[in-house]
Order: sequence, then structure tokens, then C-alpha cells
Amino acid sequence: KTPTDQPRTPTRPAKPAARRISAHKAPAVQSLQNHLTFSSGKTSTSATERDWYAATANTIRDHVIERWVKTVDAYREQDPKRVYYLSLEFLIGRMMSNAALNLGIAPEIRDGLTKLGHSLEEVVEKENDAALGNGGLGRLAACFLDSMATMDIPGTGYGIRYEYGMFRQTIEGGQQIENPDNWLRYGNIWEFQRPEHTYDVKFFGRVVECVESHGTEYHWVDTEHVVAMAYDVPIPGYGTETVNNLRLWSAKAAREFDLGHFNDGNYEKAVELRNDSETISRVLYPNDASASGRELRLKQQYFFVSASVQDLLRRFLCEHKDWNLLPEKVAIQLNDTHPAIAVAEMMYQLVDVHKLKWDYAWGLVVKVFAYTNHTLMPEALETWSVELFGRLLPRHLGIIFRINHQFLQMVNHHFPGDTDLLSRVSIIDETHGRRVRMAHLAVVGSHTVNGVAALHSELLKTTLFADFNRIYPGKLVNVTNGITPRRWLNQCNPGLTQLISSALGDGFQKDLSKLSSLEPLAEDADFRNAFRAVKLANKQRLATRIEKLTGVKLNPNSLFDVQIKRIHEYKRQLLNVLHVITLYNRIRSGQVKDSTPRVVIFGGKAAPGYWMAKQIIRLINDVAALVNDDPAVGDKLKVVFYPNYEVSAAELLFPGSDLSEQISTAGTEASGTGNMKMALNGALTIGTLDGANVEIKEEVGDDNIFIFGLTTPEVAATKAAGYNPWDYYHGNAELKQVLDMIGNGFFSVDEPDRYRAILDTLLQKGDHYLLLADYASYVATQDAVGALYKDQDEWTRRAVLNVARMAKFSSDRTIAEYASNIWKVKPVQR
Ligand code: B1H
Repeated sequence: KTPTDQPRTPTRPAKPAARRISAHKAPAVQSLQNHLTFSSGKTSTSATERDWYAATANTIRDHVIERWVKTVDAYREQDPKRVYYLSLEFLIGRMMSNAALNLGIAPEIRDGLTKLGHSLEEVVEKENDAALGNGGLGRLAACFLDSMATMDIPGTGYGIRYEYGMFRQTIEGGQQIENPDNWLRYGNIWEFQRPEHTYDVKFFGRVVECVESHGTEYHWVDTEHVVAMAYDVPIPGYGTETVNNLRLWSAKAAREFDLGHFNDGNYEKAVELRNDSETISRVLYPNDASASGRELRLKQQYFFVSASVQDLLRRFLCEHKDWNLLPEKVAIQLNDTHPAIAVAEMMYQLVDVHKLKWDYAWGLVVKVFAYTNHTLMPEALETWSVELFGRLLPRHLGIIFRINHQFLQMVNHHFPGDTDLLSRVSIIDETHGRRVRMAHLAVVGSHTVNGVAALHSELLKTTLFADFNRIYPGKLVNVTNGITPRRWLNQCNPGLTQLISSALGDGFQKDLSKLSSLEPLAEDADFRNAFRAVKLANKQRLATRIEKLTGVKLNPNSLFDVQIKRIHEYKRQLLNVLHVITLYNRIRSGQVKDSTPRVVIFGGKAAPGYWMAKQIIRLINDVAALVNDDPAVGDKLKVVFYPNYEVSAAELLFPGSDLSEQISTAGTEASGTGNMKMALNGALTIGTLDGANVEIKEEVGDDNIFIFGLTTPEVAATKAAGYNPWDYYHGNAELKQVLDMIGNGFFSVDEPDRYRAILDTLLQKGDHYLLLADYASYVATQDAVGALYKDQDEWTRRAVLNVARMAKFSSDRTIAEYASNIWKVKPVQR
């Protein structure tokens, strides 16, 4: 007899009763109407589109909450090892469609809305992106949350609930204007305020040494306090009951903080100071891959780290008494050095607050932490002046000094007399004023340090962390980045998803290796036609949006050549522009009779203080204005700058791309993840042997990717040999013509000198990113791209093979590697 044959005797009557009113039993229509009435206080006649969004989101949220509370219970009962992902950025984007997809209720929600006379597509547009990140690093954190939940790994994200996320970009007169991202204006259905989870975070003050019989105690006194209040965001996994938690901290003024002034009768001063402390979580710093160095940024870092460490230790202590268990129950991943101060905070909590012995505490700390490095760019390596650090966090500076002292003693023991080595690896840089090197703190405080693609990890071992690789052999490893196929295939590309499902069935969403079964279909003409039709429809959809946003009308049969990412010199959007102008000149001079019609699309934000990046945006727009209006060019070439590139825009742009531009100078892009999203959506890559492009090439095969340019060793050799950009300028007539046009004001007739500085960085200032050295190779490769595109059948065959060979780049694979090699955490069986 199976258990189901037994008559059911309800042992706990409360449970079945609760089930009867459970949300997921109610049909979608009923629930939508209920929420419209009882959550928004509207009727279908008074409801706005935003009210319908709220009703839809609330309906989906009910299903999420049911699983969320059960997940919390399951974790409490099973007491598994947990992983805490500390990140100053979580670039989540919209949550509603993703939740519906992951829960498997998208069809019934769509249906319900249709019955009520609305469309899911319209309603979705009412949701603001949660843009709590700059670019790849923040989006990676969001993909990791999705994968951890999908794989039933007990993972929690910790970050900041920025009141303003990434600025919204508008283009005025060709130039970037930054507008505040007031994303919480109409409330946020996806967050739950947790006033019961608040922590005091201390700043400033001084340290008092007390010599006791058992040793010296340090008391951090006269501090200023800020309260961190938790806001929880549910993270539903795909095809599982698991819903994990993202806990974001918001700064609130501490009560005693203003009471002093209040009692003095200075009410206004009290309110003013409130404002000051709440500034900490006001806004995301919009600098991708560069450190800001501002005091408020260090405050943000310590604020969220301290709250998170207090919170996870509280949870640990609720369930355990034995500190020896800490490394068996807790793994903490540092997303770059931004949360690296957690190493010092954990020592502070263990030694000063919980009174553990220093050496014992340190042994625990190193077993708990691991650190991911995301960049070799020198301007992104965080250091803080000892003066600022000591003023803001005097006790933590003392702790770091002691960590450093013991570390340097150990190094000196193993490499006696190598004083250069000691000064190179010291956590305190004594050569540029005294500065705290956060990367060194992170390496010393972690058991494992990883790079984010094979090439990047090798470069870490041989360059940035070469000394550490000698001191700690085996500590440096690689974990190649990945992307979640739920958002970046299923959600953003329903056409391709349906085509794949009809060929292979479902299942690839949770096991991307299933895509390999598409390989034989690359040889199937019917499948290729269907694949091409999907791509065309996606391009049509994109073209419609672009016309609405920019007024530029596109021919969807053109080759859509797309570069979307943050604007940075190392990413070389400017090299792309040089190619665009080359094409323009060829068309104008009638050199090519039947060139492949191209649409070159750029998208991305420049850091507000990064003048050169902003110049590049302006140049793109100036070139676009000229090219798009030139009747001699017509459909042969169009140039578009897509404004306000963000996650929701990416979801439209990746599926509508034919050609993926991944053209950074070799050795500069740690990984890239847009490269993976493009290929997964059936674009071919034109790229350098940089970051994860190297591994994409390995997977798709040399024939199915366009590789050009200098390799990393060649870049080094070229520079070592005394690179002279003028040689390339004089040696290539097309290049010279393009550069002269930029420099002489061809694209800025009203201000001929506008792009003088761009020209100067290339010719006078040494062309640091070797655009001129790679130009000829890039243009020749682009010619091959254009030629292949004429053979639509062959192009499509290769595009299908790209999709079929993307299994490696699922973030599920990435998370599986972190889980087994670094975190030692297992899925929770339910
Ligand atoms: C990446 C950053 C970054 N690397 C500092 N470094 C920041 C550094 O606000 N800050 O101070 C913000 C971001 N972001 C990117 O990480 C790499 O450039 C990409 O190549 C990589 O794919 C991505 C994820 O690993």
C-alpha cells in the first residue's frame, strides 16, 4: 500500500484550513480583481495601467510568499551551511515577469489579464528596473542569486537599498545628461520592510586600550550611530519551491543621535542630522570599474558590511553555541573589494564583542571568507588613506594593522630578508602616502581568491597577485562567469525559447547542456528558416522601439551590429566608431557596390565624471546625425545610440542582435557577460582574445566566431617595443582619413575642435588601448563579417551552433563550481 491509499487523518487541523484559502488555488482572474480592490482600492473603471501592474505583481507575489516562508522554515529545520553573497551592487532589473516565469505561472497570469482586457506586455512596462548596480559586476550578482535559488542552495544576498539607483541617461544635443533614478516613487511591491531587523552601525569615535589580567581589551567609544534597517526581497528559483532572500540595508537615523539636540530645544538641528545619517543609503556610486575614493563611499561599505556581519552572526548564534562550527555553517563571498572591510569587521565582532582570542578568531575568519576579483584596471583598485580610514573607523584600522603585522611576519619567515616583497604585499601602501590596500586585505583574509575567466585568473597569478601566488600557492583559482538562462533566454526571447522547446522539449532552462541537441538542427534548412524568422521578428520589435526612442527608422533586414556595455576607453567603443566612419567613407566614395546594409547600435552609460567617455558618446551621436541624414547612404548604414541602456533594455537588445561587439584591448576585460548573452541569443561575436571571449571561442569553435587583433602577450610586446601610433596613422590611408575627419571637425562643423582631445589621446598621448594597432585587423574582420552575412543560410547555421554550444556559460555551472570548490555548500533537499 502506498501512503496515498491511506485515509488522510488531519493531525494538525490548522494546516489544511490554511491551504483552502491559499492563493495559488484561486484562479488568476479572481486574484487580479481581488488585489485591484483590496490592495489598490480601485475598480476596473478607475484603475490605471499602474494599478493593473500592482494587481498583477501582487497576484504573482502571493505565490512567491507561500514558497518563501516555507523555504525559511526548511532552512531553519535542516540547518545547512549557508552562503552569504556580499555585494555593493545587485543589478536585478524588473522582477515581475521573472517571478512569474520562475514559478511557472506566466501563462495563467497572461490569460487572466487578457480576460480582463489587458496585456501582460503593457503591464510589464509599468515596473521600474531595480538598477542597484553599474554593469557586469552587479548583474553577475543578480544572476548568481537566480542560480542559487534555482539550485536550492541556501544563499542570501546582502547589499544596500539605494534610494536612487543607477542614474537615468537622456541624450540632449548628442550629450549624456544624468537624471536621478527615483525608482521607489510609486512604492516597491517586491520589498518587505523588516523593522524588527535593525542594527546599530558605529562611526568615528576613538579607541581606549584597557589592560586587563587576561590581556588588552580595546573599547571603541564616543561613536556616532546609524541604524541599518533590513528590507527583504524574495528571490524565487526556477522550477523549485525554493525562494531565497536578498536583504538590503537602508540607513535610518539613530534615535539617541537626534535626541541630544532635541532636548536642547534645537528641533531643526535634530532633523538635519537625521538627514545626514540617512544619506548613507541615498545613492549608488555610478563609477563602473573605477574607485571613487569618497568618504561617503567608505561609509556605505562599512554600513552594509557591519549590518550584514551582525545579522549573520546573530543567525548563527541562534542555532549554535560552538564557535568552532562557524566555518561549517557560514561561507561569505566578497564581490570584489567593495565589502572587503568585512574581514576587519568580523575580527571586531569576534574579538571585541564576543571576546574570542585573536588567533582563534583569525583562524575562523580565513576559513569563512573568499574573494572574487573582477578587474586588473589600476584605477579600480581600491585604496583608502590611512588618515580617512582611521578617522571613520579607528578600531578597524587598528585591527588591520595587527592583521598586517602578523601577515608580514609570516612572509618574512618564509622569504627572509626580502624587504621589497614585504613592501609590495603589505596591506598598507607606504609609497603613495599611507593607504590601505583593500585587495591585499581581501587576499590575506580569504581562503580562496578567484578571477572571473580563465585568462583573467592567469593574469591575476602572473601580474597583480604574483607575489601572493608565491606566498599562498593554490589560493588563486578561476571560476568563469555565467548568466542565467531564465532571464537571458527564456524571458527575453520567447520566440527562440518556443522554437527550442518545440525541437527539444523544455528542460534546457535548468540544464543548459541540453542545448547541445540543437547541433544537428544547424544542418536542417527548415530549422534554420524558423530560427531566422525568430531573429527577424526580434529585430523588428527592436527597430520599432528604436524608432520610438530616437526617430531613426531601421530596415530589419540589415545586419544589426551591436555594442552595449558601459562606455570606457578600454572597451574601445571608439574603435567601433573608426570602423563606422570607414564604412561611411567607402559608401560615399562608391568603393563598394553591394555592401551589406548595417545598423550599428551603441548603448551604455558614461560615469558622470569620466569626461572622455562622455566625449565618445557625443561623437557617436554626431556621427549618427550625419550618417543617418545622408541621402547617399540611405539604408546601407545607420548609426544609433540607444538611450538609457539598462537591464530591461538589454532584454530587448540581445535578442535583436546579429553581431556582438566584444572588442576590448586584450588583457583588459576581466570576463564580460554581455558576450555570453549575445551568443546565447544567436548573435555571432566579433572580438579580441580577451576575457571570456577566449572560452566562447573554445566552445563555439574557430569557424563560428570572428577573432581579430593583438593577443595579450602581443599587446605587452607591442608596448615594450615602443609603440608609436603615428606609424599606423601614416601607414594606413583609410585610418588616416578617418582620424583627420574627427580631428578637423567633419562631425562637428559648428565646433571644429570638439574632438581634438579624442585625437590627442590616440596620437599625441600614446593610444594606451592600442586602437590604431588593431584597426586594420578589425576592419578586415568586419569585411569578412559583412561578406558572410550575405550568405544568410551559412550565417544562420553558425548562429545556431553558437546557441547550441553555450552550455558552459550558464550561471548554474558557475554556482555549482563556487558551491563545491569554494563554499562547500550543498543543495537543501525538500
Ligand atoms: C567589473 C567592476 C567594478 N570589474 C568598481 N570591476 C566599481 C569596479 O563602483 N565601483 O567602484 C564597479 C564595478 N566591474 C566587471 O565585472 C568587469 O569589468 C567585467 O569584465 C566582468 O564581466 C564583470 C563581472 O565579473
